[in-house]
Amino acid sequence: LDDLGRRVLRGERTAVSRAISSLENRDEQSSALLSEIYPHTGRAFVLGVTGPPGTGKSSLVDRLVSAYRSRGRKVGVLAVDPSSPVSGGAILGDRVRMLEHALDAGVYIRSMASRGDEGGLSDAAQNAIRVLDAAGNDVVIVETVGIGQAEVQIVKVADAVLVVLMPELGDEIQANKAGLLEIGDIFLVNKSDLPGADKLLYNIASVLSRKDGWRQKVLKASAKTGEGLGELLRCLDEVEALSKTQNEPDARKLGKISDELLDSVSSVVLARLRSELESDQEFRRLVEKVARRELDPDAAARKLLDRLPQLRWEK
Ligand SMILES: Nc1nc2c(ncn2[C@@H]2O[C@H](COP(=O)(O)OP(=O)(O)OP(=O)(O)O)[C@@H](O)[C@H]2O)c(=O)[nH]1
Ligand SMILES: [Mg+2]
Repeated sequence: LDDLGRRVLRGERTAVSRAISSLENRDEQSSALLSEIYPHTGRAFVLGVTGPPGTGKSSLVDRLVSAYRSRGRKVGVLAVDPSSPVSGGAILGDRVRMLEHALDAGVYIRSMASRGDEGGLSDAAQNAIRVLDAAGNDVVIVETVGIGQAEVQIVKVADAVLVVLMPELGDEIQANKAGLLEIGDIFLVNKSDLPGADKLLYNIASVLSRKDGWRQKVLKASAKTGEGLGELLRCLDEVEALSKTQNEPDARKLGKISDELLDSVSSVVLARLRSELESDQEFRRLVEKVARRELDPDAAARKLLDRLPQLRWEK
């Protein structure tokens, strides 16, 4: 059991696969496993890649993997498959090139089915990111299709969010509708080899603002021709560097962990308890403990439930 955790920490591929499955299925060893690996997470740069169906997310991820690998960085890729009718369920844009990456020991690729269950989806993905992080990947890329709240929520766990758009999708309203404008750190107009890229770039740029002290950026590129990818990488390096300068957990990070714990708890207790918890001192203390990696989120959630005398924790 704790052997699996140790093997994950050594970066063994088969252990990584088994650990992700264990946490996905919430089997009997999953809680102990999460407790073991959690203190070793928080080192990877977690990049969320989202956007409407077919904009070229997978093609870009493929390019990014190559770029990071050429710098000798270990990369984990998590593709959350919403069974998109657009690609007919194909998870990775260019299967041939991804296959090439799959043979590279420095790349780990995993796809994960969306269960149509919001909590389940983000939970499983979040834990898979943690496994990939603990296994020593320098960069973890999570691809989701930004069509609804469930998909968009996943990128909340990311250090940075890259929103991929393309010409011919209409204007910035497209991004706005799905709530993509608020979550993006970088907006990429992909398929710049097609007409209309500059117009979309301009439209997006005109509605962007400041987010957590970072000026949202908009760029254009082509995953097909490679145009603009250098600039995209420079921009990604910048957000990564920014995220790494924050040693002490900032308000955003604490907020994320706070959300996660609340979600775990509220699946068990009544929704009205939410407001009570938010003003609870002990709750704040636990959030900080998790942030300091003294405790994993599951264990913290159980501690919270123990404080509710009328309820009994049942796994
Ligand atoms: N012309 C052009 N086509 C591109 C470019 N990038 C991707 N494509 C094509 O767009 C289609 C969709 O690419 P994917 O990478 O699968 O897009 P995706 O966003 O991952 O798609 P889903 O995961 O299904 O939402 C494929 O046919 C790609 O070959 C580009 O820069 N220019
Ligand atoms: Mg894709």
